[in-house]
Amino acid sequence: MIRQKIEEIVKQKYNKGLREATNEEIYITLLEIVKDMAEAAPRAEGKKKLYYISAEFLIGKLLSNNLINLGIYDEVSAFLEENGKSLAAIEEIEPEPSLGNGGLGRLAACFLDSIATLGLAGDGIGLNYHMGLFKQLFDENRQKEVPNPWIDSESWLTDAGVSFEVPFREFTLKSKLYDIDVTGYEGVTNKLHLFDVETVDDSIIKEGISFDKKDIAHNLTLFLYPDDSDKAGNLLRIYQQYFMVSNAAQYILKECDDKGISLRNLHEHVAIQINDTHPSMVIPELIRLLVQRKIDFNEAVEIVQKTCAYTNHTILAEALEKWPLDYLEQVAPQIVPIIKELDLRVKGRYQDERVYIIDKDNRVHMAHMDIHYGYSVNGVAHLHTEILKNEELKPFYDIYPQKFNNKTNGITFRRWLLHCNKELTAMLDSLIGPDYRKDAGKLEGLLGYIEDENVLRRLLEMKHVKKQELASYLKQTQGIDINPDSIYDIQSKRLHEYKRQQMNTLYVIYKYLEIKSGKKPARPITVIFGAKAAPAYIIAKDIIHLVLCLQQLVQNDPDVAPYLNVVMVENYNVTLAEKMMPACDISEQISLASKEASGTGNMKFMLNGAVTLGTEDGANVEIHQLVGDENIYIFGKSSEEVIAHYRNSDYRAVDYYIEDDEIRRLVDFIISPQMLRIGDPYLLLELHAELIRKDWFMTLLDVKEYIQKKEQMFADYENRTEWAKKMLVNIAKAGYFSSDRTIAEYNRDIWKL
Ligand code: CRA
Repeated sequence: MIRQKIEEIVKQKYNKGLREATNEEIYITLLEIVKDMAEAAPRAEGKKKLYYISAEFLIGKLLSNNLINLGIYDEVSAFLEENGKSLAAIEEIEPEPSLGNGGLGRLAACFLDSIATLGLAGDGIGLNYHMGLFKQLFDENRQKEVPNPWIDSESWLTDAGVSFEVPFREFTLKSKLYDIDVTGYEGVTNKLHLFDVETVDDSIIKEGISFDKKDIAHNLTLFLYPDDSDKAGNLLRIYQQYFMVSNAAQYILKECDDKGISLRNLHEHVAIQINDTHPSMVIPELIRLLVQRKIDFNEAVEIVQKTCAYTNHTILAEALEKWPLDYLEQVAPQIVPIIKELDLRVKGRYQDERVYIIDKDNRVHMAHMDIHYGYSVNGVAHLHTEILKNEELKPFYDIYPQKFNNKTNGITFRRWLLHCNKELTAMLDSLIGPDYRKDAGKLEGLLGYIEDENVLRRLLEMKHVKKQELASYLKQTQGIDINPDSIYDIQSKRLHEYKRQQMNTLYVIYKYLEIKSGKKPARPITVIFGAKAAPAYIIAKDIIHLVLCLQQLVQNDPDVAPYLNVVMVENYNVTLAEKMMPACDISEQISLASKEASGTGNMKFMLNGAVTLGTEDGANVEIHQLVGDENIYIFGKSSEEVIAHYRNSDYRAVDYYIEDDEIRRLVDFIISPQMLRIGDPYLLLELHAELIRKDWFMTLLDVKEYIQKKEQMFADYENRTEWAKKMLVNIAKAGYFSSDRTIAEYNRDIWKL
């Protein structure tokens, strides 16, 4: 049936047979078919509906995911092959919607998949950025940013025919809603609602990704998270956020009206999840709209409080939004009196200024508003939630212990196993049957094969195939050479000092010097990085510069190149992640303990049979508990020790530098003559000084133990059977990290749909 359909549409649209059609034409054909099928799939039923509001939905390419979820992937792929076409090549045509920065946005996308898979009524609400996260180019060993458009004339968006007026201080903007169907795995179809303004104009983009930040009518949804290092950038962000939540609130109320729901009972029919603080203004906005509809202010507050729940994703101060009251006044003055009133009520009840919404500098703490005026606060991994309760948000936990709960993050296995690793999927199907696809806990069945040499051998073969695939993909797309017979050691995630890519580079320097002195590793090692740095984050860009300089140094040194390779892939995104996760041997999860709220890359690598090298941070702690000491490599100071260092302000990087010859040797290599010849001396000196004088994220605290553990890992890798057992345990225990489990818990404890 599907075969016929493909042929029909190609014929009708292009007057061609399938064999004659181009990949582009076939892509558009499949897009149309998938959209029709998604539209025809069943809708979720139930009295209550979830609205997941998020500034980011890092959905990635959708074609394969949809084909899998609709159950037609294999048939389409086979049919195309019979006609001399390759689905993989057609996938390459699709532009990636990079509507997110990293973990938070990708999590939102995984959640939508799981909500629909579990048959729950839940839609996403966000913004239709015309340009996703910038495209990263490397030029003279530096990151350059260029715009990353993703909306072609044929895309996943459909015009929903819905529009609202959003009042700002200076003008009113009319919104236009686009929807993307979200079809679960053998599940229902929900929607991702992306609001836009019709006046947005790409032509205001100047060189790189710069544009007039004050031209709101033309730029509001032009870019995902514009640079917010200056006032205009901050104001634009507030414009975006208010536009998003006002549309969200109006949309939710409209759906309630359509269903004849009395707004007094809103919480019985609606749950709103506030994904980090970016959508927090939905609280005053919803109160405003309820009051406009003649609901008494007190009651409106109560209704909203029973409807909204908040997820915290970070304890990093710079990511906890605190908007100056006068900025809010400039953008959306109508919600300011509401925020002030909410704050007055808090101040009337509590003496502790740490829980105020508006602080003495007149800044509005968005998270504080969420906690007081929502019914649930959750962290995203066990350790993170404990830190929220006992440190960061302790004064709030003391007031509202019942609101706090943990929801350890998860990933959708449809994308991060079924789609990205067909070889492992087939192997699992044949060994334990297909039930794990919907019930991830069943992966534990694999443990029964831990002594089966045949299975262990197949696992190693699977890994080798994926390593070869990554090698040829990188060769084809980026001209990069990597050796599939080397160990792939991968760190891929946003570039941030707390994630400590710089510590990994110190290992590279260590290994380089070892090899130079004649100590060759048992097997070649390839250290792979994938990371974008925020355009205004100078030190992060310096670290990219360092990695790229090391890459050049190592690759051009004939003494070293046969044994060590360093590679930073250009433009790391979801599409590349799908190729890198399955190819990885060693998964680098080396954040400073307490700083990585959860991490989700760690879960993707594990599920695909990589072994983790990590600190006791975020979800690593839970991975450790699940797989046991034998199957993970843990190092570094604990979160308690780290938190104590911060509390006592007693970490001094310079002491480590002065007192430890080995550390000094590695750090000084950054400004060695050979490095200064390759790189920009100014940038390398800047980074060198930063590491010694500041090192906010304590690289030098853990670097020696890190090097030791990594060496141990490379040694253990040589016992291939024992290593394969570690892989097997990691895969078998990854079931806990299915986002289906996470979503079932959100629903059980928070949404109650
Ligand atoms: N950067 C955390 O740092 C976490 C994701 C998703 C982050 C990650 O450890 O896995 O959220 N936090 O929960 C964040 O974006 C604003 O805070 C992230 O993606």
